[in-house]
Amino acid sequence: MRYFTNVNDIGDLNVALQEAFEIKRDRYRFDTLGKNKTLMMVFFNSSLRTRLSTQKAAMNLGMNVIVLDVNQGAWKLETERGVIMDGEKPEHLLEAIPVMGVYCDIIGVRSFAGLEDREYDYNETVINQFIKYSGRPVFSMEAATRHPLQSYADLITIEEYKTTERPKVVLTWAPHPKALPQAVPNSFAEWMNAADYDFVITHPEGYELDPQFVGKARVEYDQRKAFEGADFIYAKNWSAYSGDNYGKVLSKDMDWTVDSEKMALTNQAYFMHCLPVRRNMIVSDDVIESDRSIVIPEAANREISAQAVIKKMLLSL
Ligand code: AN0
Ligand code: CP
Repeated sequence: MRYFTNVNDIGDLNVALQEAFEIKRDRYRFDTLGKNKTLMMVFFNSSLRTRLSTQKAAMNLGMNVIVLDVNQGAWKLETERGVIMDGEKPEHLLEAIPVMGVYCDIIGVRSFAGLEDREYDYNETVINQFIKYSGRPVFSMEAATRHPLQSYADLITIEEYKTTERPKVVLTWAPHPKALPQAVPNSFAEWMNAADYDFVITHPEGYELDPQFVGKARVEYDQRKAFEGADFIYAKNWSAYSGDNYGKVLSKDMDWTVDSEKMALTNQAYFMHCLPVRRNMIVSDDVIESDRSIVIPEAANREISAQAVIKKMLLSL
């Protein structure tokens, strides 16, 4: 595997799941595969889970790891070509990327959507530059439009907890004080559609996602109706995608918070969230603390999805 930015890069999902479960059975089985190989993780944005789980995954494979936080200690990077660089940014990504490439064998990149220019974001301008100029295999640690390591971990988690072949999975928007990217919901939708679950998306009007990600999912504007009979509730906030509202917060309606009254409408659904989560905005304390909350096992599976991807990249070096 040379690149991992979306669901298609992983190939057959059943095979990907078997590989994940194999890693889970013995995560140290290939602990010399990465000997003298270096992973570089480049962060343009904050992270807790991604940095820890991905570093752990690389260490399980015997790799060395370098972490670069671009906004802490590195030169500020210009990302757009053609800019006269007389401002705050002393270095251009077009030099920085090939330089990073010479010090490592595989690169992971976190670069969120800026939420100002939809075309720039949805063209995946930053991670595509890494793919083009680094000369190395590149994987996404959440790029502008997708968070595939998260979605892969989410799929593993659902497969572990489901009790029917084709569970009802509901992605629900929930309120948040700040504008967040659509990457997590886009990516989750892409993987759920590929897995062919009974998949429903619920959100207030105006929060429609890009149709290429919604695909064959059912969209339901009545959150309570969407929750009926659900086996999994996957909560997430996102900002608007549509037209002039791109990147805007249109609603902070606390009636969309996931609470125990709404969870009671479900088929004893498990509660999922990628984390970090704002309690009592996205989800009430009692729901996230309940025995149906699987946010911690979900986070644990981040190590597994990262290891599956890095292993595939090591094997193709
Ligand atoms: C980010 C987001 O919504 O994309 C990262 C989630 C994994 N969340 C925040 O910035 C709070
Ligand atoms: N879920 C997730 O990607 O978390 P971090 O932003 O902490 O890495």
